Amino acid sequence: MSSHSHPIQIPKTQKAAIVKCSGAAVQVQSNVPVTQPADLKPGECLVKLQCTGVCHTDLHAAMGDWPVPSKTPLIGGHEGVGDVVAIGHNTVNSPVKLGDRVGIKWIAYSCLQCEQCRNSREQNCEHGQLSGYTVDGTFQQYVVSYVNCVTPIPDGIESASAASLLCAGLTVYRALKYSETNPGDWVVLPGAGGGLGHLAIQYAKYMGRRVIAIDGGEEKRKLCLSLGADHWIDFTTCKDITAEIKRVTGGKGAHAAVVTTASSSGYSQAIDYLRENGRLMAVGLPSKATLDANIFFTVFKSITIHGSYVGNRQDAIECVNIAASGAIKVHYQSRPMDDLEQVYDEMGKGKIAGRIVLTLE
Ligand code: 8ID
Ligand code: ZN
Repeated sequence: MSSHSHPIQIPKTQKAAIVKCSGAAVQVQSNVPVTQPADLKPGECLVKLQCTGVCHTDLHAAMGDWPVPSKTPLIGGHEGVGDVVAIGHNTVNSPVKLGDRVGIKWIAYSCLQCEQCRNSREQNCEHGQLSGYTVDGTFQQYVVSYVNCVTPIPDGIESASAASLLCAGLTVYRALKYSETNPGDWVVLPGAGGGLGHLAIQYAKYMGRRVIAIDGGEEKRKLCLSLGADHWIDFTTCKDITAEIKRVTGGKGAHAAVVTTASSSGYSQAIDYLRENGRLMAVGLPSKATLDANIFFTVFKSITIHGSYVGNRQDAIECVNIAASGAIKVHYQSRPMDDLEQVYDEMGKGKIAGRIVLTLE
């Protein structure tokens, strides 16, 4: 379809939150150019965003925490929901059309042809682009994305609820899917009160797992238990987390852990509290940390350590459809884009229960 046939007026400038260089404060500017429909390449689309979640990854990116550098200046954000308002000329076989509501996830683009893509591991594409990291993301009103990689958002879910599914929901859904656990098995969730964790509780319960939620403070305790966690452990007060998990699981330990803490401390006892053949699903991405696993017990207990990185298009569709069925309640607070700097401050201090979603309209 040609963007010329479409009546929507695309403004020349927009509001966006920009980080000039790693470690610099984020600045909201109102005169940022919008890519015009005529300038879209084949396969690209322009999405007018309604809202975007704020992931801890965006804070890592702004701080320059990770060994893989981001582009600068950077418009972060990778949990966006909005409408397709233009599609690049000469785009063929687009799975989305003008007016469709779509989501922008961390994997902005994957080639779908390389070895990893052919094996459906689009997250590890040789030619991949990352929203809000290697290409500008969703902390702006109009984002350029790729028709083959945006996620269709079904009716029956509000945009502000759908937003956080595109990274947080997708990531924990896939981690649980590959955790090789069965219904009734015990899953430990360090970081359970955060953006990823609070959705992990719900996807795990949806899959029939029993959940031990670990995080800190009264607000997160209440949230985790209200979302269905079977047991709560406060890491700020519990003296022996391993002993507590052993006690709750009848002395045997948990079948899996999905660690979504942004600090390495959430990983430290996992090898001890997992039972034989347990799986450590490594999700949280603390800066410059190593995983200190006791080799003897990793081998002796046949433990698997599995790095789990977002998910592919199919994982995204499954995760969104489960939520649209009513099974998942995203716990979020809406804020204006201008609050982003303050949101980062609260996030760095571990003060946010659930997610913050920025309103972009
Ligand atoms: O694909 C991936 N693997 C992926 C995708 C998306 C995000 C990885 N991440 C990474 C982020 O980059 C970040 O490092 O997952 C981590 C968590 O992201 P988030 O859920 O967006 O962060 P949050 O909302 O701040 O939640 C983190 C929670 O961990 C708790 C905090 O209190 C907070 O609620 N926490 C911490 I920090 N240390 C803890 C500990 N020792 C802990 N909870 C239990 N035990
Ligand atoms: Zn994210």
